[in-house]
Amino acid sequence: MNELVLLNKDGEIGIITVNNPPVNALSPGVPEGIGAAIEAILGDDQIKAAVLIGSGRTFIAGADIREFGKVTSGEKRGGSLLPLLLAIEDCPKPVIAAIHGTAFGGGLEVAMPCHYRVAVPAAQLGQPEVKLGIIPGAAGTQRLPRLAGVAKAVEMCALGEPITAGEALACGLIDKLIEGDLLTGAITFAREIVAKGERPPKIRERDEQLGDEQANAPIFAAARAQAGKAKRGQTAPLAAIEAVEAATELPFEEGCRREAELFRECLFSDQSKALIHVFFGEREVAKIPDIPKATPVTEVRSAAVVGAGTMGGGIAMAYANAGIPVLLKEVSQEVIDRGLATIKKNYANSVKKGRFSQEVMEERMALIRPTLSYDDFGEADIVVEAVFEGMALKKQVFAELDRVCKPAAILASNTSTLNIDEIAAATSRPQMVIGHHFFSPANVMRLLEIVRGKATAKEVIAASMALAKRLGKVGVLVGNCRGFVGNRMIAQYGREAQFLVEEGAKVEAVDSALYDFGMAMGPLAMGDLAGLDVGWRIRKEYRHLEPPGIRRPLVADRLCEMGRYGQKTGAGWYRYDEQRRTIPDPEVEKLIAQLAEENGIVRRPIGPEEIVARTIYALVNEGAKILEEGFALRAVDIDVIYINGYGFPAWRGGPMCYADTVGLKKVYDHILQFHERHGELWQPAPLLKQLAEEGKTFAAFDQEKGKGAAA
Ligand code: 3H9
Repeated sequence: MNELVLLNKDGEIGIITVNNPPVNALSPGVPEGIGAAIEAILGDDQIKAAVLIGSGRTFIAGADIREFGKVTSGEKRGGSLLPLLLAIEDCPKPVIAAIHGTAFGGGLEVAMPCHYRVAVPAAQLGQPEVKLGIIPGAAGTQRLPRLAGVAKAVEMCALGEPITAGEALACGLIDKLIEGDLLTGAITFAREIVAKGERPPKIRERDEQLGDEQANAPIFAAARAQAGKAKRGQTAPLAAIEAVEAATELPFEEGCRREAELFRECLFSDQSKALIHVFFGEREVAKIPDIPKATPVTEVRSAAVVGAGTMGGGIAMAYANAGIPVLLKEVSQEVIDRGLATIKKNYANSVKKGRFSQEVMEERMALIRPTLSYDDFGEADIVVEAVFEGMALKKQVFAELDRVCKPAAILASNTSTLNIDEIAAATSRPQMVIGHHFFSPANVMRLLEIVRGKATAKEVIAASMALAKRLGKVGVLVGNCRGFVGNRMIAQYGREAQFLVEEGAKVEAVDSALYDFGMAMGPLAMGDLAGLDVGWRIRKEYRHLEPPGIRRPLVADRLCEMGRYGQKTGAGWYRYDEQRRTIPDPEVEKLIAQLAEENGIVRRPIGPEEIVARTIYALVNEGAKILEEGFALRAVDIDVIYINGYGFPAWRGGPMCYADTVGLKKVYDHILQFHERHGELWQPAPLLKQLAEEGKTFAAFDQEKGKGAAA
């Protein structure tokens, strides 16, 4: 048909193969190719039925996401897939979609008008469009409820999670599971259909699964409630629900028109632009300009973790979850027992919640081997140090690792702030030393900041990036500055949150303004969760480096001096009850007012807008400095870090993308005002100033830099 879609024959069965690697997206040429194949089949008397299949690793994984940007920028008009889908559905010869890999988005929408669907057991089917801030735009919201029922359809379209082929069979989305070779099985299935001589069913004409208003009302109400929680702040999930609702209320063609309107509204929204930015960003971060893709990577077969505290335990779980055996070392039986008990409790909770079976839990527990000595460390391909955050102790551990580990072992530190080069200098092999900064809880949070020291070997970086993927994490390479990228920025954000309470905002007002902005938690509640003592200890270690006369937050250190470390001590910025519920504490408000008065801070009412601007622009300003200094490779790397490690709302695209959306000139003007009002800490980043004055964006900065790297 064209080079993207091939038509072959196996006797009386036509075989349409989509061949658009890597994921057979519906790029320009693919829909046209499928359409031409259907026409050819219609005109070929020998062909009695057709199989539609994807070549390579997958069926069609959806529309070509890169094309959306061209449509929203006006470079291109969006075409509709609907005529092609009607042509497939109206084809008098049965068409069978043969699915492996992922039938996602537009891919599932192409499969649904086919008269039958068969799939291998490992296949996944889904309408993940909401993850890109859009909804299915090619009748997915109209055909899916007709095939799988209203409840399943609304869940799949509103939450975007895929289902397995087994689940798809159970709900009627596919007709048969094919064990063994998919094409052979699909051709056999097609021959059976031809032999039966049935008229191919048209999905759009079926309505037996659409229910009635009375049955559907609670389904839609529950879906809206669930989307409100799981996708807080996002518009696409609600639009997806509305579109499925339209399928139950309107004739097919009208339902499709309603879907198209909602699709367009979503596609042109800032949320969609942001989420698409994140989709490509999460893939972009894997690309490191000076480390070629072909860099040899030694596979990690076994690991060791030093320290079984909260972080060490979580890291050991992350390895065990990926099926990698891991030694877990502590200094005494009592401490290791405590660490293992916590791990067991966490796993047991997951079993209770139905995330996996008891059997899986036992397999994972068996992969974690406790030890009190370094004796078996010689076997490990990687060691992750996760001891207390103090340079002297870290150096001692690394000197020991240098003694016991094999020369090819990667020596990683989970430090969140300390200088990797200084740690590496405690060994005779600084090229093997790297930072692996996990985020708590390490078995859950997707971010892994990979910190490049000045001597770190490229192979060690490449191996770390590959390992991050294996652990189910997004690895982002960062440079070795204090706090690296994430914590260096969060220090500015936390600082402003504290200044705001000193200047008159209530603790819970600061938190709720940022929660309403979309952050997973407010900054002060987050401090309580992480433990205020962590930052306190670091501040004490670094205090001598701070320039004199600079304004410093007053309250957090005082809370720590009072033993209020946060949730773990039952009190911090808030008080906590037995269930760790947050209770605003008048004692804290009194302390803040007193410290403000002692330090001559004039208190005033502060609204949510100022709270958001002060905290989020503090992130942006520091992010721009980090970018300019080269500690992050691209602005999008910072965005990916903030979304996956700090609870920044993905639908705002990360702090740098958010600044682009607001407009860098506006952000810069605000920062200038803050600089004037609040002094030196608000020194605008030169890069931000430059981009704002040139009318540019961080996205454009990334693009130009990317071109430079390619050259
Ligand atoms: C849609 O369909 C709307 C419809 O309703 C129609 C409306 C009219 N387009 O993830 P990977 C690239 S919306 C363009 O590393 P994996 C990706 O950037 C779409 N490019 O592989 C990467 O490029 P690079 C609904 C795409 O094996 C390369 O392919 N569909 C697309 O880990 C490999 O990707 C989705 O949302 C695409 N659709 O995972 C599915 N997909 O090598 C989105 C991937 O240059 N895709 N690329 O970095 C996925 O979820 C995963 O890619 C998938 C494979 C699970 C398929």
